[in-house]
Amino acid sequence: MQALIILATFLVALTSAREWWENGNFYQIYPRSFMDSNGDGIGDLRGITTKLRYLKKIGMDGAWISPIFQSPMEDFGYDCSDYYAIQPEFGTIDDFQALLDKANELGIKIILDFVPNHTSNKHNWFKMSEQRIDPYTDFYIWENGTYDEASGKHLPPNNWICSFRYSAWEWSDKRQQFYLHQFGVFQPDLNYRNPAVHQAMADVVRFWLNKGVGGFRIDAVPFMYEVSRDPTTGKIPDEPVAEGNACPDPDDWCHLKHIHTQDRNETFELVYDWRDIVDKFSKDKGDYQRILMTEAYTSLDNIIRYYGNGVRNGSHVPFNFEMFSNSNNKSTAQDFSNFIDSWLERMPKDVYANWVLGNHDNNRISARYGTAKIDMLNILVQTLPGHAVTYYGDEIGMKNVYVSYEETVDPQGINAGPDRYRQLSRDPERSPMQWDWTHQSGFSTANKTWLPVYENYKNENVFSQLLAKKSHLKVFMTLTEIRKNASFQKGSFEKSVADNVLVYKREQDEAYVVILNFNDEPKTVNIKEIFPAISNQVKVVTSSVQSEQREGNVINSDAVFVEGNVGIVVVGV
Ligand SMILES: *[C@@H]1O[C@H](CO)[C@@H](O)[C@H](O)[C@H]1NC(C)=O
Ligand SMILES: *[C@@H]1O[C@H](CO)[C@@H](O)[C@H](O)[C@H]1NC(C)=O
Ligand SMILES: *[C@@H]1O[C@H](CO)[C@@H](O)[C@H](O)[C@H]1NC(C)=O
Ligand SMILES: *[C@@H]1O[C@H](CO)[C@@H](O)[C@H](O)[C@H]1NC(C)=O
Ligand SMILES: *[C@@H]1O[C@H](CO)[C@@H](O)[C@H](O)[C@H]1NC(C)=O
Ligand SMILES: *[C@@H]1O[C@H](CO)[C@@H](O)[C@H](O)[C@H]1NC(C)=O
Ligand SMILES: CC(=O)N[C@H]1CO[C@H](CO)[C@@H](O)[C@@H]1O
Ligand SMILES: [Ca+2]
Ligand SMILES: [Ca+2]
Repeated sequence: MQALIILATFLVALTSAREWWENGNFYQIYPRSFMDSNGDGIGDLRGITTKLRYLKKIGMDGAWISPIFQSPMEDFGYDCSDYYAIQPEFGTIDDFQALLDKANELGIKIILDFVPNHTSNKHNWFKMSEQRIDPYTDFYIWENGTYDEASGKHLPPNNWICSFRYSAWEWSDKRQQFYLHQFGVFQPDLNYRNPAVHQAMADVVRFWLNKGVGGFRIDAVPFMYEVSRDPTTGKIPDEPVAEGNACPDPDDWCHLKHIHTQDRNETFELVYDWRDIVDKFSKDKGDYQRILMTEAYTSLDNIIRYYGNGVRNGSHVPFNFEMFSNSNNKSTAQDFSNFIDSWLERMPKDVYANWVLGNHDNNRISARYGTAKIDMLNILVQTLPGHAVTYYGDEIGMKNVYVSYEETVDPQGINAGPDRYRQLSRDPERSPMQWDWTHQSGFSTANKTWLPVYENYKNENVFSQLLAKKSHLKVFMTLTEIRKNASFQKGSFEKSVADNVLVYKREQDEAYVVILNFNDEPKTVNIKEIFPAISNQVKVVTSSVQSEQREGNVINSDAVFVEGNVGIVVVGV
């Protein structure tokens, strides 16, 4: 087989002692689904605490937890009604402290999901703002709109649409004004042009830093600021209709081009301000760096800007949605190679790349790329230079769960109706973690869990995969172990694509070669030709479960046999 291009060598920042987060291994916990300690069928904080040892065992440095703050749960926590309180079904502030203490003892950092764009309309700030009680009067974005004499109706100030369909403006009878909501009607946007809001949110950040969290994952970042009123017209400008006719329904969010409500320059500055807070806090404490992770579904250029602007630093981990959003089960080795290049070429100096292929808003890896590719994609995420982020359960290859329309609880699924819910509901990727083969897979003692446990849990669970000679989990654990090796922490990165096979080398003292076969058929790869300096024989470090290449096998580097949809890691001997 012919070797094509050998790309530039990317040197990862060489730092002497590794800080906990550098090239870190992160895990996303969806708290309702991780572990239920009290038998109500819903995962909780005490449950998570009992499973922290597991996170340590599988090699995690940190875990970010989807929202746990007090909330009416209309958007499962992404509608916060008190940033200082824990939602009772998850436990108490003492339970959270116990979780942090245990995590600290084990050396795992806990990262909180922080939703700063909006609160719930049940938040006291909003109730007081509605009544014009200071200092909350201007905590939200209030506008008069216009009054239409003919119909006797109040009309919104402009044409903006919210993410959940229909106008982004909602009339408040109490205040006799409209408020802005970029998400649900029940999620009023905070007014970041008010310095008191800045202050209030900075206080929240410091409060949880003081409790001992390792940082924050910031939700829906691009939506933080909107354009302000045009001084000449006195109006807030409309957004133009999106090009083409891709989204004809005028009530759909995608109908408009969001030039005034997303990725405003002030938003980047706000992220840099929060970075200053965590940097100052870490410096004052003098122990370790607290970090920011940011969620922004936006252009690659904008995602990269969240890292910093050359003068100020921003997010440590601006989630890499470039590969995630643009790849599917048809993506080729060349496609993946291109996604890798576009990120590595554009990211600034002195930062780390990050790789993520799953979260609570998207179908599971097994559903999007096919079950055969699970190990191959876990190998990819774990062996590229930079941070790796794993959505709970992807390490054991968890599958999307079937949920009937009657049982659907995700508002996005319910709103879609019985015909379309299967495309839009996010319930299938949120099913309970499969721990073992007992009742409800060991997740809960309840007879009914908030979402059903995957039917085949008896065969596919953490416990059985730990016992098996070879399993997704065993592959994953080998990967997280070798990742600690200097070759992956600060080694070079050279890559080549041919025949729909992606091959790359990570080298510091040892040379590791990763081979990912995106074909359904087997290929024999000559890695000696691609990397002439590699030894004539190499040892298999790990391979996909369906591969015949066993760990420890020594094979010739000029003819490495790789089955279809299989990933293999070898090391020079
Ligand atoms: C909104 O309406 C109130 C009451 O009619 C009026 O006092 C205020 O000036 C209006 N605000 C703007 C910005 O037009
Ligand atoms: C936003 O920032 C960019 C980069 O600094 C600058 O080029 C641009 O003019 C700014 N846009 C506005 C509207 O201020
Ligand atoms: C930004 O981060 C880089 C890399 O960690 C560091 O060298 C630099 O001093 C930071 N800049 C500021 C303004 O904090
Ligand atoms: C690829 O994904 C599409 C969309 O999810 C699905 O319809 C198709 O069956 C999948 N193909 C394979 C080979 O898995
Ligand atoms: C669960 O179902 C079993 C069998 O139907 C029943 O005996 C048990 O009481 C139920 N447990 C709870 C907590 O409802
Ligand atoms: C890196 O891995 C090699 C072989 O896989 C091993 O010999 C070496 O001790 C490891 N080094 C570290 C620092 O873990
Ligand atoms: C991936 C993610 O966290 N998505 C969230 C973005 O923000 C909205 C509103 O807060 C949520 O509904 C999404 O779940
Ligand atoms: Ca519970
Ligand atoms: Ca906003």
